[in-house]
Amino acid sequence: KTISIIGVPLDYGADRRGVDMGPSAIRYAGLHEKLRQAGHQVNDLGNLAVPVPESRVPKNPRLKYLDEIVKVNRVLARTVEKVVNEGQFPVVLGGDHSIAMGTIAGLLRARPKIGLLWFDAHGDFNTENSSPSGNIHGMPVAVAAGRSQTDLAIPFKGHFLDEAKIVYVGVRTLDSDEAATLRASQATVFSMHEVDRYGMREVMARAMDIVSQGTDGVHLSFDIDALDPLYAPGSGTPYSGGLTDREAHLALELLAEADILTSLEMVEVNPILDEHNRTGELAANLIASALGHRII
Ligand code: DIR
Ligand code: MN
Ligand code: MN
Ligand code: MN
Repeated sequence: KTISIIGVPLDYGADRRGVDMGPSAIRYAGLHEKLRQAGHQVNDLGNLAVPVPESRVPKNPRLKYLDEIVKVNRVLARTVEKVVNEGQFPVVLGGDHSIAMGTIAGLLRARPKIGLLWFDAHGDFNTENSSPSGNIHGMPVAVAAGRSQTDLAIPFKGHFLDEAKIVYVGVRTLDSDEAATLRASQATVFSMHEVDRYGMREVMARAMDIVSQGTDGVHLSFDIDALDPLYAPGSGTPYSGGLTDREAHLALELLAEADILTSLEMVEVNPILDEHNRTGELAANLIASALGHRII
């Protein structure tokens, strides 16, 4: 594959500063080399321009930094759409999870029917009405499914995800209204309960079935907090009881083997909270696994 890397050093969507350094940490961990070893051509488009938060104040407490996030996501959507139309495989490096709206909007413009695999400790299914924090990184899936009437929907230009083609893996904490909406939705949630009960191999078999059937592409959106904080200490919203590094690698190796992925993003890596660059290295290795890297 020809892979186009797009860095998005944005941390307006989360309370905690530091995920803006995620793209550097993941590149520094040797991402290019690992992807070349896996047999790919690597084309790094650099980072999108993001204004520094010190120069801004959040206007609306229910949608913090709305304008900044929409602005960056419009550019990201355009970039992703172009990369896909040129036949390349986009790898987007965050940044916090609010960038998934830009990525998915761009993907949907190029291919209207995509399945979404969302690895996360959280549901990111809040709207401006249900969010207890006003942090936009808790909202991207709801927006991508067409559930928000705010400016966050602008980059989508009317193309939203089919909710039945959204699958979560690794979820273990939801806000109360968020949980009720998610339960009533058509999305499938493989929480940590299902991972423990059926094992990652079975969970992935079911998940891959749902997202690949009747779609013309599969996007993997990977929040590093899907892993247990023991393995991924560099995360702003850690929650115990998460995936092990081995479960996460297995999941992504199974995806590589099935060869169904058409795009990928890795988000929420926070170098300020990390132990040296352990979480950055894990993120780079996970991306490599999803793109076919093997030891032998
Ligand atoms: C919480 C935390 N559900 C919120 N969300 C996320 O603020 O909406 N943390 N995504 O990573
Ligand atoms: Mn999360
Ligand atoms: Mn997330
Ligand atoms: Mn998070």
